[in-house]
Amino acid sequence: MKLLVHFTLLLFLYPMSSSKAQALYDENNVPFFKVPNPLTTFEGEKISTASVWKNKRRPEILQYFTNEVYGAFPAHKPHLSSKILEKDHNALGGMAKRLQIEQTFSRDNKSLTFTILLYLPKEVANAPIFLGYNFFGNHTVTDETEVLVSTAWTNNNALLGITNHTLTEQTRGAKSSRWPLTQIIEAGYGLATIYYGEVDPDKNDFSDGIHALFYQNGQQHPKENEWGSIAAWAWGLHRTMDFLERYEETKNSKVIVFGHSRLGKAALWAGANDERFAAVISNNSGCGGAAMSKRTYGETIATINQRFPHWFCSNFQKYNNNETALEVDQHQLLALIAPRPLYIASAEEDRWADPKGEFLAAYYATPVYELFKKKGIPSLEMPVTNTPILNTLAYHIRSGKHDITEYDWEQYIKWANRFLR
Ligand code: GTR
Repeated sequence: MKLLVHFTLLLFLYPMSSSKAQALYDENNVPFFKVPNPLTTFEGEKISTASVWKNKRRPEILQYFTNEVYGAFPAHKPHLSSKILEKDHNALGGMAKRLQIEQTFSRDNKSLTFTILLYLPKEVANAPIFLGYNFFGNHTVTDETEVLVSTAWTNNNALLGITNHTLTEQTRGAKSSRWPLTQIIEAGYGLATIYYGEVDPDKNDFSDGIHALFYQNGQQHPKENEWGSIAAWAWGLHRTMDFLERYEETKNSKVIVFGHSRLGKAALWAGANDERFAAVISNNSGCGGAAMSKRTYGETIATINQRFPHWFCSNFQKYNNNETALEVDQHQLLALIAPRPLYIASAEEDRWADPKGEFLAAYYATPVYELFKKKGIPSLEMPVTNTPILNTLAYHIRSGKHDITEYDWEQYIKWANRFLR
């Protein structure tokens, strides 16, 4: 009897609809929903020019995502000091320059430090730069022994042998397959990366990370409409852009902000807010990223808020199993990036991230790109696997799993060559 009561209680606390095993994977069961029109204001006014979009519709959509989804950034910038920790003009066998730049933010008696690892091709001036976070430290993206191992907290990882929430030498180069540095440099691009855990440790704890620098006296948690971790990671990307646009060797470079999965969500939010980013790439970003929430396919708002209560602002909880109440959907997040080049990528086996939902968001964002005479996704029909649509608003679905692969990078470089050179 006691057991039964406990079991019923558990069911109540973890409703079936929000558990991973019970996710909706049958297209026939996707609910009918109305796609919020990016070109009609919340008050019902139809938008037909780029200037009304920019001055009226874009700000109200941005405001909505800020208050209801990701949470507001703090109004002030803390004091920053930058220090070049290391520089090598003959990195990667002589083809690149490598820099490691420490950024320290301080406010009152608190401070936070993150380190940018930057590679630039030696022979190309003002090379466009791909900027994106890594999951397990800068030293995991390359075998180069000079790349520093972060001392920040990390999630343990059985596959990588990470224990005690500590990064070590052992994982040097462990994620290099996701970072084809030689290919990127040979194509004439730079690469900047940061360990995301240095900006905000990925755990439901708001006493650490960048949030803590902004609390008012006695505050311990962001308010309902204040930033969660995704917005904190986006903030770190903005601050990295501050550095890149000041630094002599990068100040004239175009910066393409990119990210995979949760870091793809952060890249989209960073790109939506900060128009200094010349282009944005979302790799398998899924729920709360490029995928349409109202489809409730794969990961849903309830599931994501339950597993990662710190990612979004508290207001987003209102939409758990209540997607119809949302006045926006993720295609409008994508539309905020228009007319800048935007690439949405899915993987066929990544059903949790809802590839079709990611495709549809790109499709439904297209009218906004068209307002600016830019091309997006021409039809509701999903392209065949491994057949990219390389327009200003680009999309591909590749075969395989949730990951960043050589194939993805080949397409990103081809697309960047077309739209950013
Ligand atoms: C999953 C999460 C996804 C995605 C992914 C990742 O567990 O449900 O939203 O962000 O993690 O970041 O790898």
